[in-house]
Amino acid sequence: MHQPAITATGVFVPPDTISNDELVVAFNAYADRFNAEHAAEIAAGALAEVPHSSSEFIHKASGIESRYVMDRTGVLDPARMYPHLRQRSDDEPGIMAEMAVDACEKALTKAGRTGAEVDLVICAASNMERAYPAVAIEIQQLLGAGGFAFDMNVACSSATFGIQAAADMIRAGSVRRALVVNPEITSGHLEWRDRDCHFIFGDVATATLIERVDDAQSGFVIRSSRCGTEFSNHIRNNNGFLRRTRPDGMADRRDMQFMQEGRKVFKEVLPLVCAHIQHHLDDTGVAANRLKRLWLHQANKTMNDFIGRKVLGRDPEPGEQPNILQEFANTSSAGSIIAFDRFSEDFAPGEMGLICSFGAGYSVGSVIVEKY
Ligand code: CO8
Repeated sequence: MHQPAITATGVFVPPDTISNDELVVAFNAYADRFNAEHAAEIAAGALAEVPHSSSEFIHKASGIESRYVMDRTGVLDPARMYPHLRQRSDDEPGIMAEMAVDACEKALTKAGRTGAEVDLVICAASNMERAYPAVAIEIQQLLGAGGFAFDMNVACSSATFGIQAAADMIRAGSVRRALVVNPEITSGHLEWRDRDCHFIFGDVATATLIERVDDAQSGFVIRSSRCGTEFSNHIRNNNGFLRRTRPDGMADRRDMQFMQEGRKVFKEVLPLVCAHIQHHLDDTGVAANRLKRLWLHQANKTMNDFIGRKVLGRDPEPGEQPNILQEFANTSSAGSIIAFDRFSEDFAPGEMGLICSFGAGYSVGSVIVEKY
């Protein structure tokens, strides 16, 4: 058995940002337009009026202040409300692969490694830009990596589930060095015309390099990881390869984008995550007071405050449970890895922390790491 370790991470940050204020101006212009165009149906009660959004609500309900996106012009155009992303030819690198390679190269550079030394690439994200060939195999080729590569999708928990899969293979000896990469173009599957969720997501890509402890001088030993799932329809996207077979398959259907019952998700996911972390710590014999930091999934500040209090048994001190969602919004699987990337430099050997993601499925993944 080999001991796996996270030896570097990398983050690709998209070129465009959108502040809450900019987003709300565009949304309200869309709402006014919609309400004017459908005034008769609204008056007859056949359609509901689209109410205005507000920056104050967004910040108070979520803690989000801005988000990065691959294209802001399409999102902020009230006549469009989704990004312009150029259709690439099949001979060009795909957009997800391009974002992923940037994040992977940053991680490889930090670790002093080359792509050729990698023998597993897992592309783990909440949506893939195509069904096949796997985006991971394209990334493997662009990096000049060997071995094999595959895609996996566990929505917001994709990164931690990917880390567990890679760590298990390193333990077993079937691979030596793995990249788990999370390119998230959430702007492509967010419904920017829905006031309840238009502010939630942002785009980004993260990469995590996992090696044998003996192969790297420093990093974070993966002491233990745990994944859990429990079926729920409260976060759902019905888009898929059977779409054209549906009676209204090509219509602009709301359920072909991200859908959620936000309040139910909030209430149901919190106890699930707290119990998951508690059991993981208990079974591993790690007391909560051994954890210097929690790098939590970045969906909602209030959720993270609650989890931090429950896990630590007190209010977290500043820096014990850092949030990045004010800058990035919810970046699905990438959120906890951005937090880890930004806030792990100050660890001394022997200090421990916990990476935790949660989201659609429902799914929860936790990884206990120790600096060496
Ligand atoms: N502006 C102004 N008012 C608003 C707005 C708005 N934008 N939106 C809602 N309101 C109003 C509502 O209409 C409501 O009014 P009233 O009280 O009169 O009915 C009031 O504000 C309160 O609304 P909510 O109860 O909905 O507000 P909450 O306090 O619950 O906050 C949140 C909403 C922020 C969505 C919150 O419920 C939340 O964070 N829930 C958990 C979300 C979460 O973690 N989801 C995980 C999904 S991510 C995932 O798993 C990955 C999926 C794959 C990625 C997809 C990428 C696109």
